[in-house]
Amino acid sequence: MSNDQIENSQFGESVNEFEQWKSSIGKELRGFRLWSKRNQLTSEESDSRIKHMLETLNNEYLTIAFAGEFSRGKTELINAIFFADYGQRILPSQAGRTTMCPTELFFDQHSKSSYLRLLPIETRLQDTPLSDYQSMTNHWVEIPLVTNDPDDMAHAMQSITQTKSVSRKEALELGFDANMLDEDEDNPEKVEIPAWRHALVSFEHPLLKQGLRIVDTPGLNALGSEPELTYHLLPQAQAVVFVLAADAGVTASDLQIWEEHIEQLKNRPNLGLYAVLNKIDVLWDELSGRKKTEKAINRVVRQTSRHLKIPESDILPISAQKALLGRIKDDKALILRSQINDVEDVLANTILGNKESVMWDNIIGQSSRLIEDAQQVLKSRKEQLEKQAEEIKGIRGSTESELNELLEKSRIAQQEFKKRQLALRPSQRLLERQTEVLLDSIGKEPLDEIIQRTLHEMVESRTSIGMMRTTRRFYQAIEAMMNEFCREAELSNKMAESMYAKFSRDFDVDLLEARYLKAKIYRRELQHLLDESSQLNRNLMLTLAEQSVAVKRFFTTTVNNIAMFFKHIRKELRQWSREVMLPLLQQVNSLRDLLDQNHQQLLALKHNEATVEGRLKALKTLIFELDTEIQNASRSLEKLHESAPQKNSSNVVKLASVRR
Ligand SMILES: Nc1nc2c(ncn2[C@@H]2O[C@H](COP(=O)(O)OP(=O)(O)OP(=O)(O)O)[C@@H](O)[C@H]2O)c(=O)[nH]1
Ligand SMILES: [Mg+2]
Repeated sequence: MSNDQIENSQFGESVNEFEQWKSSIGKELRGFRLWSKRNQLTSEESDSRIKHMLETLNNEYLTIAFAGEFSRGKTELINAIFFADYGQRILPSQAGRTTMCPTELFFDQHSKSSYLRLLPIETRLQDTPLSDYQSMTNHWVEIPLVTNDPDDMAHAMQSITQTKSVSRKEALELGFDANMLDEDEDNPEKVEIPAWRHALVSFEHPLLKQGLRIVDTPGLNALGSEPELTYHLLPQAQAVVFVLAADAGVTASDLQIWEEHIEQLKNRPNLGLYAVLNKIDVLWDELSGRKKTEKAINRVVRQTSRHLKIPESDILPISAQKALLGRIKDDKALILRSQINDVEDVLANTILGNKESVMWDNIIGQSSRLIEDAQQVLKSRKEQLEKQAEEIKGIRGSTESELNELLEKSRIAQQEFKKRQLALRPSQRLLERQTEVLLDSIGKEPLDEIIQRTLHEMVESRTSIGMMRTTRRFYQAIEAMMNEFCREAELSNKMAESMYAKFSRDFDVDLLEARYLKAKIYRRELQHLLDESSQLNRNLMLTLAEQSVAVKRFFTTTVNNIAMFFKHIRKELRQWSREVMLPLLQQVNSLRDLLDQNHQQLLALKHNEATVEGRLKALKTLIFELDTEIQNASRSLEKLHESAPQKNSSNVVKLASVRR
C-alpha cells in the first residue's frame, strides 16, 4: 500500500477530514486575533486564551488503543492496518508473548523527528507517575529510526520485545503479579520480566503525521501492573479495541482483562469500545463452503456478545494476518475476505466522531464564546455612537448654550462612569474571594490531610476487609469534598449572574449570560474516576498478598489520579473567574474610550475646530465600520459552526451506516 493508498482509505479520509477541520478552526482563531486587534479588543487574557487554544489544536491526536490477552493478534492488526505498505511486519508479532511494553506510535509535532524511546522498567521503583516521564527525555533510552528502511525499522522495533532476568523479589518490588511471572529457562532461580516499561515511537507516517496516535499494549496482566494505563491511556482514546481470537473464544483470562480493565469504559462518553474477533481464518474451511464458515463466525460473535455483554454489532470479525498478507501481495480477494475494511470503516468513523464531539465542546465552545463576547462589546459601542449622533443632531444650527449643556452632560457622564467603574471593584473582589473559597474546597491541603489519614489507616489495617473499609472511607471523604465544591459552585454562579445583571443596569449595556461553572460535569467525571478505581482496587486488595505493594499501588494510582483531577479543576476555576470578568472589563474600557472621545469632539465643536455635519459624518462612518466588523464576527462564528461534525456519537448508528 503506497502513501496515496493510505490517504484514500477510510482512515486516510477521516484523518484528512480531521486535519482540515483543525486547520479551519485555526484559521478562524487567527482571523479573530487580527479582528480583535483592529477593534482594540485585545487583552493579555484573550490573547493568551487564543494562543492556548491554538496550541491545544496542534496537540490534538486521534487515538486508538488496542488491548487484550497476549497472542490475540493486537500487534498483527496494527501492522495490517497501518504498516502494510512497508511490505513486511514492522512491529514484532509472533506466537507467544511478544509485545513486552505498552507502545505508543505517533508523530512528535514538537521535535518533528523520528525516534524510538524506551523507558527502563526500573523507573517503577520511583513514585513519579508514568505520565510525568513523558516530558523527562533524559530518563529514556533513545534509538534513532531510519524510517525509509523497513529492515532497520523492524530491527529497531525488536527492542519492544526485550526481557531481562531478575530475582522473584525484585520482580515483586517492580509491581509484577507473582502468579504471572515466567521462569528464566537458563536460570530457574530467576524470572523474566520486560526490560522496558513503556515505548514511544515517533515517525513520519502519513497518518501519524496528521495526528493519529496508536497505542499497542501487551497481554498478560500488563494493564494490572501499570494501572495508569487503565486510568489514563485507555480512557483518553477515542476508540478502544479489545482483541480476541476466534479459535480461543472468550477464555477465562480474556474475560478477566475485560472485566477488570476494559468493561467500565463502556459508559465513557466519546469513547467507542469494540471487540475485534481476530483470526477468523482459522474458521475458514474450504471443504464446507463459505456459507458454513459464515455461520460458524456468527456463532462465535453471538457467544462473544453474551460473554462480554455488548451488542453483536460492536463485535468485529477479522483476520489480521490474512489482511496483512493480502495487502503485501496486493491480493484483493484475500483483503476482502479478511474483513479488514469493515473494521477500518468503523474505527475511522468512531475516532473522528468522538474526537469531534470533544473538540466541539472544548475548542468550538470556548472560541465561540470569546467571539460572541467581543461582538457584544462592538454592539454596545455601536449603540453608544448612535446615541451620540442623536444628541448632536439636536444642536444643528442652535446656540452655544446648548453645546455647553451637552458638554456639561458629557462631563457628568464621565464622572458617573468613573463612580460606577469604582463600584465594580467590590463585586470583582467578591468574585475573587468566592473563587478562593471554591479553590479551597478542593484544595491541595485538605486533600493531603485525607491522604495522610488514609495512609495511616491502611498501614494499621491487618486484613483485606479492613483495607477495603479504609478505601471506602477515603472515597466518601473525596465525595464530601466534591459536594462542598458543588454547593460553593452554585453560589458562585448566582454571584456571577447578579454581577452581570447589576453591570447591565449600571452601564446600560446588553450582556450575554455569564459563563456557568459546570460543577455537575466535574461531579460526574469524579464519579467515573471513583467507580473505575474502586472496581480496580477491590481486585487489587483481594488478589495482592503483599499489603505494602497494594498500598503503594493504591497511592500511585487512585490518589495520584484524584490529586491530578482536582488540580485540573482548580486550573479551570481560575480560568473561569477570569473569563467571567473579561467581557465586563472589555465593555468598561470600550465605554470609557467612547465617553472620552465624545467629550473631545464636543470641545472641538465648541472651539469651532469641527462642524456638526463633519462630526455626524464621522459618526456615521464609524457606525458603518462597526456594523461591518459585527458581521465579520458573525461570519467567523458561522464558519466555526459550519465545520462542525455531524453530531452522531452512537456506535450502532455508525455501524449500520458503514456496513450496508
Ligand atoms: N491464523 C492467524 N494468526 C494470527 C492472526 N493474527 C495474528 N496471528 C498470529 O498470532 C500470533 C500473535 O500475534 P501478535 O500480533 O503478536 O499478538 P499480540 O496480541 O500482539 O500479543 P502480545 O504482544 O504478546 O500481547 C502471531 O504468530 C500472529 O502471526 C490471524 O488473523 N490469523
Ligand atoms: Mg503484541
